[in-house]
Amino acid sequence: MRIIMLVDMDYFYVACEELRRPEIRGVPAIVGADPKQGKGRGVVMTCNYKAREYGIRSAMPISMAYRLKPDAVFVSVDFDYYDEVSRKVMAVLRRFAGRFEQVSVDEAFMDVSDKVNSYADAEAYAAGMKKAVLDDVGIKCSVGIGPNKLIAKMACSKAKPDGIRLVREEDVKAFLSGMEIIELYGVGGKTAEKLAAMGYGTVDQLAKANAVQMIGRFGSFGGELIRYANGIDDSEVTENSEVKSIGREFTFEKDTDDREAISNEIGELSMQVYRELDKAQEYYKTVTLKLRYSDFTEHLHSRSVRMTNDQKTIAKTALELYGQDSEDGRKIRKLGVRVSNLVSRKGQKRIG
Ligand code: DCP
Ligand code: MG
Ligand code: MG
Repeated sequence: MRIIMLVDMDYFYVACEELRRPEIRGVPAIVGADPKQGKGRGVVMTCNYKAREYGIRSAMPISMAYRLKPDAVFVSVDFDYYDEVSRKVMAVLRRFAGRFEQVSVDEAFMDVSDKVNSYADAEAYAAGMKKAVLDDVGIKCSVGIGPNKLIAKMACSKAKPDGIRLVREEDVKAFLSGMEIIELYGVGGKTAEKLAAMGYGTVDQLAKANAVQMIGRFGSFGGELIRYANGIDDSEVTENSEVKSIGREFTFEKDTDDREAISNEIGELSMQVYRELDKAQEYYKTVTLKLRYSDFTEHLHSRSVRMTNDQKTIAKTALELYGQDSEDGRKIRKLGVRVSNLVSRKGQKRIG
């Protein structure tokens, strides 16, 4: 039996700001663009739950947030600081994981099958982990627990804020039943519209969808969606140890959704990473692609390959990961390609 957790920090960027500015605790606070008395451009990156009471949400125009709550505290973004807090959080979480996979700045999957004996155990284990993050870093998080990554992720959304939601294998069907299609992991606004036009408005309907029709419409993603609607996800929690890694990033001058331009840049970054790797005389086991969208959301995708120093595998894997991203039509601002789980070629020779 697998027991998988997804841990996600609550209102992360604002939670970070609260650490160094305790005076904003408990008052509506927003991290994002400068509102400029309601004339500002740009968006809300996130806001605390106090601000959410006024209808403010991530990715909303900052001008709208200002209209909803002009006397909220508006804080400008400081990515370096959030990365620093994120590293502390991840270090704490890692202590609790068997296998550990960070998927964005504020969330990670953990396979805890070897750490706990039962789902009941897992719940207590998650409570201990939440306490450790709060004691050591000072921020709150929510935990979803389930038999696979899909269910863990969806359970976490139901646990928010500051909660734990456990979905046992035998409760998966009941958990998904009655959900709107937009609540299903992997389904964004545009996909939901297309599915609605095909007559699939709920997860229950999608679970019984015609596979041939779905694959005809969406390719292999269509088949995946049906499996998701049935609570099926066999994907493993993949270690993306950042301890030793080589990466390169690129920011587009203008945000773009041009797949060819993006693919070319992924190829270029992969080549740069390869050169560095070759210089360092390292083998790699994991390739990670980072996509930062124009709304500043970030997706991290990792895949493990057979240990290699091969040049083509970096680009090939990164491009496949790009193909699997459910970006839902948003434009991309920044790309990153990274290889990790490095093993020294020199060391290899010594051993072999
Ligand atoms: N983020 C962003 N733009 C978005 C969504 C998120 O810049 N459209 C950033 C700010 C968030 C961080 O990523 O703090 C993590 O995103 P989450 O989706 O986990 O959202 P929060 O942690 O802010 O809130 P929640 O408590 O819902 O997880
Ligand atoms: Mg979060
Ligand atoms: Mg998150």
